[in-house]
Amino acid sequence: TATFERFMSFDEIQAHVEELPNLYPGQVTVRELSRTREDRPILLVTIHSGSDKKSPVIFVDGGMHAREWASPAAALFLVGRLLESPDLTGDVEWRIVPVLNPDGYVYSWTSDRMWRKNRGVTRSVQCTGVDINRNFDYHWGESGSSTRPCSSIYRGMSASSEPETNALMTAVLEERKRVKAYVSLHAYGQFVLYPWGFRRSTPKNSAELEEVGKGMAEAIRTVEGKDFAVGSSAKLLYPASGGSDDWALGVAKVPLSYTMELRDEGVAGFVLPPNQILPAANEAWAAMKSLGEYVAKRP
Ligand code: 0X9
Ligand code: ZN
Repeated sequence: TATFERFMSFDEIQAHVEELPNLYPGQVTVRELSRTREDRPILLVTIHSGSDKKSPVIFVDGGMHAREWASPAAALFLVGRLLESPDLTGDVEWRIVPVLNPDGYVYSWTSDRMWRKNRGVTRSVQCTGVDINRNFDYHWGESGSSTRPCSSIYRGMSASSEPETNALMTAVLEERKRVKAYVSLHAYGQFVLYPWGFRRSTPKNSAELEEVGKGMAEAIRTVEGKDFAVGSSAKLLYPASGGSDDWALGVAKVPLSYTMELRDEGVAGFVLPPNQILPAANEAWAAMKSLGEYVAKRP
């Protein structure tokens, strides 16, 4: 069983996820997308909709950045809520990767709490790890990413060089036509961000992205009154290329593509106190419900 009173280790998360099909037979499927450099599984949780194979898909990932511990917790909480209230999810199929970067997550528990990247080898002997959110193959290697393996925003030797990047790409592309929304859960800063990240212009469907994003922020406000700013990530945050959200919209053509920066605003930052895990997760859940309702009705 999952707990949100403290952060769960990767082993606990894996054990919990692998139990789900026994606990909710027929409702959920768990599949290994790939294995990491340190041979850990990247697990995909599919929560089936009430109806047929044609239902729209919402794809969510957590734990892309190792130190952002609120993110896998929120992803796991989302899985739990969806399974406990299937009527709320209606005709949407949810595909969720709770921990996209297990090696990094474990490293942030055992060796360096502030680790961000994966644990992939680089051309440098001293420095390990690629920033998965600089490794995606859409305007890869442009703004806000580094060529230096020792940088925390190292983009990798080439686009999609990393197993985590490929796992996500494969999982989205295999349901490409059905995936209507993609959300990458990160921390911190309290933002609902949409493309583009690589440059300060916005995509053709930015009006819809803005409107749906504002709906998500409004839903978050009903939880504990927290304000999440909504906007394009290059303008609101900083330009950074090779992000999964840009790839999802630009390459996979997923119309509604977001990065959410969960709690807080920077007081605790990455080291969120355990008593804020549940509020942070509830905010993510509120935003996902709002998105789900929109996607279910979208023509
Ligand atoms: O810089 C990032 O990768 C994200 N922020 S974080 O503090 N969690 O590292 C923001 C990514 C926004 N999207 C793109 N730049 N494409
Ligand atoms: Zn992040």
